Amino acid sequence: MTGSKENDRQAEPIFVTRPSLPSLEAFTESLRQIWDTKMLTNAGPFHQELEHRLGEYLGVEHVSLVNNGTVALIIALQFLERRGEVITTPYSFVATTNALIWTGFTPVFVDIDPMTCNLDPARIEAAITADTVAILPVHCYGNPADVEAIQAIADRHDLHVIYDAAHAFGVRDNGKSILGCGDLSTLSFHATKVFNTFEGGAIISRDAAAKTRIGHLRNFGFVDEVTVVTSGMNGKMSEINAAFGLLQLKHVSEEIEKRRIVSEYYRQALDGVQGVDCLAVADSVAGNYGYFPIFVKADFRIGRDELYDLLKSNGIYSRRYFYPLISSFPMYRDLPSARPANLGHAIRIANEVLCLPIYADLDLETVDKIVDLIENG
Ligand code: T4K
Repeated sequence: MTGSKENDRQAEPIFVTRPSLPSLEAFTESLRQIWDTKMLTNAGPFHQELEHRLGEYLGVEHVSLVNNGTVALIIALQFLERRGEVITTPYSFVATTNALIWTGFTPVFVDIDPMTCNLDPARIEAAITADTVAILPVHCYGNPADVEAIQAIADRHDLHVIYDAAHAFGVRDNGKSILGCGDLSTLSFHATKVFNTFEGGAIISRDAAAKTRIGHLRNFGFVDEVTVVTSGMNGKMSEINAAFGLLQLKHVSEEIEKRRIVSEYYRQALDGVQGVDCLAVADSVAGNYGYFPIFVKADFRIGRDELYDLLKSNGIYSRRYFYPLISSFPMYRDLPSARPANLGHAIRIANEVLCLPIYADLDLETVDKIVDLIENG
């Protein structure tokens, strides 16, 4: 039965996420500096410092800031010399596949591993053809894809690997950043992400030459005042976004720690609730707790969408990331790889998933209420 618990109704709606903000005074001081220098964009001092500091924080050498995570993907794909097919997951935000269309590639969907929600490496080789150029996996919910297996396949077939790491800010596996995997990784710094610059993103590359080329691609193709080497776009991050990012970076570790506490609390509270599974994450992974997906199984007392409605009617705005599957959208559903028989796990998981609210300032009492609604209605 769905319906609201009047007494428990939240005064304020509880959204799936809320950004943490730096102090307004600190941001005002950054704005004052921007006003003083009159450098508003085009790789100004805040931009340069943020690239440097992010490299230190993330444990990677080459960071190129861009104006959002979708542009990061588009530039990373433009970076590839050849065009053709790219193997990817249908279980992601639609930007992942849209970026392929923008850059002239044909997406080829491969099913996910239902345990990780990531592209299943065991199914990739069957999808490789003479036209395959690259693999575009996603570290879904910041849970690392099977990077070793994917790299082994890429090496065997001479393919590029570009990771959509939009969810994977700061994620480490066995103490090492996962952003160094593949040819390039792309990040999103959207307001809904663990680290945000209002809008923003970055591309992580392996060497200085790649970073230089990405610099051309995000700046119209300019090398200097009179030399244009490629049909680049305007993918630049402004000084305001970069200045905000520098302030955010100061407290991002604390933000992640607070999220970890919420995540652990959910896990314990949901343990033993019949028909609700949490995402299994390997012990070797230090995550960022950007999302808290649960999977509503057939033996749960109500259906997934009923649970979504029940929470909503009580002021709790969970999200069905990622339902519907990308492969079901009109632009993609006629692709041979989009046929449901090819994507059984992704279809099931998309029908089960519900991302519960998680953010640094979410109090544990609210988590108790959410779990109570899930368990008892
Ligand atoms: N690849 C992957 C795997 C991605 O997940 C994404 C983006 C991308 C690539 C592309 O990166 P970007 O180009 O976006 O940088 C959100 C985000 O817009 C999107 O960035 C994100 N993934 C996707 C998973 O989620 P919506 O439509 O769910 O956002 P929205 O506006 O409904 O926000 C959710 C809740 O967050 C709101 O109910 C309230 C709260 N919120 C939101 C905003 C924007 C705030 O409290 N403050 C805010 O400013 O897409």
